[in-house]
Amino acid sequence: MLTVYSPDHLYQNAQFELIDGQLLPPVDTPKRVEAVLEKIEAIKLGEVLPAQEFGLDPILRVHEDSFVNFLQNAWSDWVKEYGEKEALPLNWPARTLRQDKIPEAIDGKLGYYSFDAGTPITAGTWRAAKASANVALTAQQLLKTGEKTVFALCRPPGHHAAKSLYGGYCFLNNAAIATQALLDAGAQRVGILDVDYHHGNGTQDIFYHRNDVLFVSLHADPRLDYPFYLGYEDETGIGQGEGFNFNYPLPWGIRWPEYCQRLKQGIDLMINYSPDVLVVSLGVDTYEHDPIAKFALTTEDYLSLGKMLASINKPTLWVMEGGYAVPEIGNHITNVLIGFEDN
Ligand code: OKP
Ligand code: ZN
Repeated sequence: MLTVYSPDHLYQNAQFELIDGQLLPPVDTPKRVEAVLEKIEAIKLGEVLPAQEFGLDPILRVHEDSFVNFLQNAWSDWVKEYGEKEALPLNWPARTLRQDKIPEAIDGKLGYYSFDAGTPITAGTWRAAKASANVALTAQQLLKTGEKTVFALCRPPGHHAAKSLYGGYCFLNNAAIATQALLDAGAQRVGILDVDYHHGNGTQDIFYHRNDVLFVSLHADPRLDYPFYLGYEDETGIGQGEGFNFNYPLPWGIRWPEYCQRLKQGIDLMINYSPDVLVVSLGVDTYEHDPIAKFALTTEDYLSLGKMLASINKPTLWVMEGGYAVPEIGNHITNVLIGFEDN
């Protein structure tokens, strides 16, 4: 299987992250992707190709101009005010406050365009986010030229980013940008299966009103875990999009036998939909020892997961999302991809 990689992810390298009441070294560390790359090379999974440059157009097909503009300027605006420290929001337009005014001040903008304070913007954030989108777009293009399956080794991740909202370590929605590019190139239907531990609120929101994308997500119950305010079972799409969104909220501690049953239901929906292309938002933070998540899949289970997704039997684009157990992340990602290819 081909992999697409860009070293520019190294530019998202914050000193600290606000998490669980503390400023700690970031959970989304550059080591995650370097560890996956090393494993891919060690087992000779296949060629590793560099990302091509696609410019802003495919990004603007998914994200609002003003949001992209904000991301490009956020760091320099912040530095003028506060110096070279991680840019973090401190205020949000929550209930009863106005959401129709975009403040001029950088503090106000950060709150307007974000939904958490755990996603630091640094000097290199825009460069890294753009490269990550280019990784997904390059992989998407390889599929169009006949590859059966390609792995986009994206970082920062993307599935929490909505049209004009960042959070959850995500700035641009790589899976959504690649999906839109596939549709723009003539695909009629794209299926997105999100197996990251966290709900893909951004991806859901981007396609919620649309009937050309089926979104299926398995994730921790939002009553218990991040992102908390989306990902319930009763979110089924709106307008023309009604019936094109499926959420499977799952309990903490879930193990493979029960997870597998729910995954099978999601896979059956996907088989029934019969997409031209399957996009998988691949997070391996469902691992039993993940430092920020509470499911209980084992290293072996990822082979089975990959094998199960092969039963959908469609051209498949893998887009890397979460997974924070750095020593094991390479095993888990490659187990999924090997399980898929050796089915
Ligand atoms: C990004 B992705 C832990 C709080 C962590 C942020 C999670 C972002 C996950 N108590 N909150 O979906 O892997
Ligand atoms: Zn996650």
